[in-house]
Amino acid sequence: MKICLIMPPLPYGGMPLAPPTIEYLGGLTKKVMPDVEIELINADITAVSPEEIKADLVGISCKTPTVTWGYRFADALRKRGIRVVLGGMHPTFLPEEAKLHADAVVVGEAESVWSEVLQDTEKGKIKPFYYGERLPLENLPLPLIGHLKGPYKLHSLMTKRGCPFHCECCSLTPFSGPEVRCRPIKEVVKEAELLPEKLGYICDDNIWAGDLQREIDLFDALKDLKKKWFAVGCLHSLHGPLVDKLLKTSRESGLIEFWVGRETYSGGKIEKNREEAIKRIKDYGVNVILPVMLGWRTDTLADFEKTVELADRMKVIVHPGLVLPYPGTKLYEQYKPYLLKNRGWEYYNGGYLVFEHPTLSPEVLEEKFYQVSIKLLNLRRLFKHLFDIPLSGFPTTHLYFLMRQLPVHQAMKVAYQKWQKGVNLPP
Ligand code: B12
Ligand code: SF4
Repeated sequence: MKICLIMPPLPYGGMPLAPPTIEYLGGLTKKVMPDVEIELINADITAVSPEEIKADLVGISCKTPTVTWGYRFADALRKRGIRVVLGGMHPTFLPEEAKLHADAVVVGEAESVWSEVLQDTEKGKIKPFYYGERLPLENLPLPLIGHLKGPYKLHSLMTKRGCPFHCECCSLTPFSGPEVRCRPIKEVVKEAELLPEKLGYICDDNIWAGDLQREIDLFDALKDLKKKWFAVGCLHSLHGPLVDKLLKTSRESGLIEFWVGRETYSGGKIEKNREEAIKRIKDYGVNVILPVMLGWRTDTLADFEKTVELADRMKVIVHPGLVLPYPGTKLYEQYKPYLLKNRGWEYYNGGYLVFEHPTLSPEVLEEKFYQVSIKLLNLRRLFKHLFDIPLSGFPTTHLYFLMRQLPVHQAMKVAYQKWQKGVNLPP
């Protein structure tokens, strides 16, 4: 039997990060059915058409903004008689919708059901839905690192799943659950040793979600590898007597950049204790990127400008995005009555308004979003920020910052030009 696992293209294209999901699902496949032939395709880097695919089963991993591509691709494969299974965040929250385009939908995590999906496929008896349980994260298979060929500069490392907080616009607690499930540190280190690059992405839901002593032990164990890391996490847990030790150990073991999670997505407003937590992280030489969502139904145009003040006051680089009410979140339930019917899931990438605002049109809000984004990511601000990254991070944190942010600056300029010409429709 041959199985093909596909990651759809990114909304903004060409990310040199090997997609963890399909490398991992490839590893899981090898574990549960070692004789299966596996092909991994990252459509973000390798353009692919449904006609080229030769497989007995195709698995497509779908996030909300990439699901339209996934559905289209699945429909074309099924017309050719190829069976398709859809999984990932979006099919998990809207399984009935996904089933319209697939032979089977895996709801939730794959570990507990993947073997059954493959066996049923072999027997020609694939079921419509498979419901994954949240298992303890022990003895996970190693991802198929190196299987994907391409200009990859970066791999990821997942050390735990779950987050106890329930922020309104976040899909992670509904997906991974409120209990923090940690992988054994030895297994994480073994996987980290296999990563080919010096720089890695810790892709946990929230890197500091659980027991801070475990995080200290983890970073301590990663120290000897002499790698550099960037990670996404939230600031809720950053209090108590262990925080300084945690930040010191994280920095010593190579943490150079920290992306603040969705908890802080409240326009230009940010509470005092979050501001202090961000300052504390920076003081250890770790650069902080603060994604901020703009264009809430309660926002005015002045709130957009406040984000620029926020970035200046906090000396952080803010990554702006328009509000995204993703299925599975509390925000989705709140905004459901206002969702724009003519904007499909492909518009849910942060560059479009996808719901009615009480007083402002999508065009006015999108234009303002681009203007503010250009201001937030202009070259003057990026170079000035180099002086705001503490010297203790020099030179890696500084170099890495430029390496990542210059392309973002360029991509934002291009996106705005395309928006002005009305030619930036998503794939
Ligand atoms: C790594 C990552 C990225 C990377 C890599 C993306 C890529 N091409 O793989 C980068 C930085 C490029 C990225 C980009 C984006 N991301 Co991202 N990303 C993540 C992150 C941090 C980890 C995902 C991961 O790989 N985990 C490790 C793997 C092993 O776990 P997993 O993917 O959950 O897979 C398991 C199950 O979901 C399931 N499963 C998943 N797919 C499939 C498919 C099949 C067939 C089956 C059977 C099972 C299955 O089985 C797996 C094992 O249990 C998550 C947050 C998180 N912690 O989950 C956000 C996250 C998935 N990203 C998100 C988004 C929105 C995006 C972007 C759209 C952002 C944007 N506006 O550009 C793009 C789109 C990328 C794309 N092409 O799909 C959202 C998705 C929300 C949603 N409702 O869809 C998340 C949840 C972040 C968030 N807080 O909201 N992302
Ligand atoms: S935003 Fe962060 S803290 Fe809030 S639920 Fe999501 S992962 Fe947890």
